[in-house]
Amino acid sequence: MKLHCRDLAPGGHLASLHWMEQNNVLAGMIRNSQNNDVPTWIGLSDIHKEGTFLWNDGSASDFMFWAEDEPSHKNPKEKCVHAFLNNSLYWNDASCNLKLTFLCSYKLVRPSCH
Ligand SMILES: [Ca+2]
Repeated sequence: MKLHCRDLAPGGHLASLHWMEQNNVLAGMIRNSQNNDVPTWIGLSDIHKEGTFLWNDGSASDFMFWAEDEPSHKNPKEKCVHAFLNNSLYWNDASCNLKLTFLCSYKLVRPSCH
């Protein structure tokens, strides 16, 4: 997923969410594109250290929106995080091998006029 975001545009990465409004915007984007609340990968994981969730763009882990009893760490493979657990905005840790919708983020570069 992360690599696919990079392939789509230089500097692309799975989306990071830092406040509730971003979580709501994500919900609107997914609902509009998928016509449903489908589980969607975001850029959070604990692949580097079990239990320490970090955003893959290096930004601060200052906002979490876990579902009840999540992150469950049900097995060692639950290292990636998706939103829309059971049709809710809440997040869940799950196996990174699951094929889910994913949300990429890119920086827009404004063309300069010289
Ligand atoms: Ca879980």
